[in-house]
Amino acid sequence: MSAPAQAPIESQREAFYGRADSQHLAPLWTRLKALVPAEPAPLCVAHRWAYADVRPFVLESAAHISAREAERRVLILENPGLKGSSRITSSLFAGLQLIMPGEVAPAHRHTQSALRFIVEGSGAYTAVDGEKTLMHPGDFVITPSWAWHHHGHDAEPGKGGPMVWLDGLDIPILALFNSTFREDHHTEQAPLTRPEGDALARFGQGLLPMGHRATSLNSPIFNYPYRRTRDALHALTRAGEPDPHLGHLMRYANPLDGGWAMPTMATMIRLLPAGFATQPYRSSDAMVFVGVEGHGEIRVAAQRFEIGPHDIVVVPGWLGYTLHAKADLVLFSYSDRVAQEKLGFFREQRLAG
Ligand code: GTQ
Repeated sequence: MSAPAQAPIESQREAFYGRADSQHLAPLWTRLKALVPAEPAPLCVAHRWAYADVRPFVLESAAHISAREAERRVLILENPGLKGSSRITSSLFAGLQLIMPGEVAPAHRHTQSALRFIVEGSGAYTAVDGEKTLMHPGDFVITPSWAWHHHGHDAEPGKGGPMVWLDGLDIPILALFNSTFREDHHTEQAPLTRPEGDALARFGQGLLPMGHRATSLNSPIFNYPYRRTRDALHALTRAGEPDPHLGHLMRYANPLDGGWAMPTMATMIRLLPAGFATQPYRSSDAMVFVGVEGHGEIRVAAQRFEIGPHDIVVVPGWLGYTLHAKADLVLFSYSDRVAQEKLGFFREQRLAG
């Protein structure tokens, strides 16, 4: 007597998976290589938003909705590899926000942190935690987690021009943890409790108020003005050669402890002298670059992205890239590097040319 024919192993497995699924159980071994890959396998792709192409859309948004009605009139920069997810990288949000003369974007607060990198215009301000700061192109501005903030433009309607800035937020990081809270202020503008310029006077001069204790994970400087940043970058060019892989690269620092300016997002700015090209470099943080001055190119694998003032280029993590300056090139960038470093898995590699 022969034993009854066994079903093939594959169909026995499939039947097992089906029965396990009824208990909300799934086999790891069919997914292990995808869940724990040898190297990053990002869905996020390299992409460029040419400012000349997106600017008309940003400005047109004012014809469709007011800042008050929108709460924040922002066009999201959505990575083509992450459609529908409101992400520029898997962990970060980016958008272009528009304020017109006379408008106010009403006060609210949320657990997500925001950075602003000012793109164009004049006359608009942001008020953060009781202090107002006028924004100028190239300024880097911080809105810490849970700080009340509103934005406005004091020029009379019809006078002055539109003001546009790039918003970078850690929205997907907070979403991962479901630790998302928001609150609207009961008045359109949150009260101002300190004079304009107070934070920079107290913390931005290489001096610190005696006895000051940090009460925030963020830098107490919440507007790093571009005129100072620019001076620092140009001083570096006179003092020595650029780093071969990074250029003249500086990070925005918290003056209280020398750490990053924000607790989740790393912010940096660099200058590459005309004609300079970096050696290839990669790091585990996807980078969002914003052109500030000059012109050049970002090369990622076989792709080449021209970058000039206000253009935005995203580079996925762990893809080698090089930076090429045609004219003295200033690039702002931000990433989730701070979070990766704190959690112990940030990696970087200088590659041979
Ligand atoms: O300015 O508070 O781009 O809450 C997205 C969410 C900006 C802001 C954004 C926000 C803001």
